[in-house]
Amino acid sequence: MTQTLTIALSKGRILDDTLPLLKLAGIEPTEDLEKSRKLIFPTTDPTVRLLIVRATDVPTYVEQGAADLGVAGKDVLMEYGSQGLYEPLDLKIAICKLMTAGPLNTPEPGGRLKVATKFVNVARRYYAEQGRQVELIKLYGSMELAPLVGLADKIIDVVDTGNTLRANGLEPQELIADISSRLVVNKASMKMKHARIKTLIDALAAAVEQRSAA
Ligand code: PRT
Ligand code: MG
Repeated sequence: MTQTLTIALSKGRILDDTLPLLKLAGIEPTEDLEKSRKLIFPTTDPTVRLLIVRATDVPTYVEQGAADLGVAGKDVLMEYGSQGLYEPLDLKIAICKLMTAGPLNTPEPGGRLKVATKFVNVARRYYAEQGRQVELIKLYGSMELAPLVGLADKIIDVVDTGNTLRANGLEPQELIADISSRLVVNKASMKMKHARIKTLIDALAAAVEQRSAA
């Protein structure tokens, strides 16, 4: 019996950087994903399909088995808590840093620090390790705004060039983690479809090598 594989991806930089790796592994979508509003895509391999989901939803689809595999940023995995998933391969794409950031040349306030972020679980662990009491404010986007309007003293966000921070009078401060995107695998799929998934992991690992050598 042929085993099918479902791979969950998010549009944007993860899709852009994952498609070349999948192509090297012999898997190509049969239509242009960026131009379509569909959410399920067949590929040149009739046993492999792609699902388009929100970046933060990839771990959920994979842990629940709605997808066998997925690609997610380490930031997303750290926030989700990845003990329900296998994380067999660093794809070395969508590289950035998870950092604290605050207003330029501004000393920290004396009292309890207010930190705005969408990464509240990561933030809680980070400050707990330092024994610091902070007030966490959960946001879903545009974190850079929070310190400008007095909602928070600092933010925690992913930073690439730092241009977004600078444009808003903020500076990157403490490094929490270096981030890249990871291949994640459903635990039951890894058992039930082991040979199939192992072959794909090996092909993707070779593609990552080939790309970093180029
Ligand atoms: O956008 P959406 O709300 O749907 O979801 P998402 O933001 O989680 O997804 P997406 O596609 O934006 O990011 C997917 C993954 O790419 C993230 O989980 C990270 O692992 C990784 N990545 C790499 C980044 C960046 N670089 C990055 N620069 N994710 C977000 N950004 C943001 C950053 O927060 C800033 O606001 O892009 C903006 C520009 O960054 P600078 O520093 O270059 O100005
Ligand atoms: Mg985004």
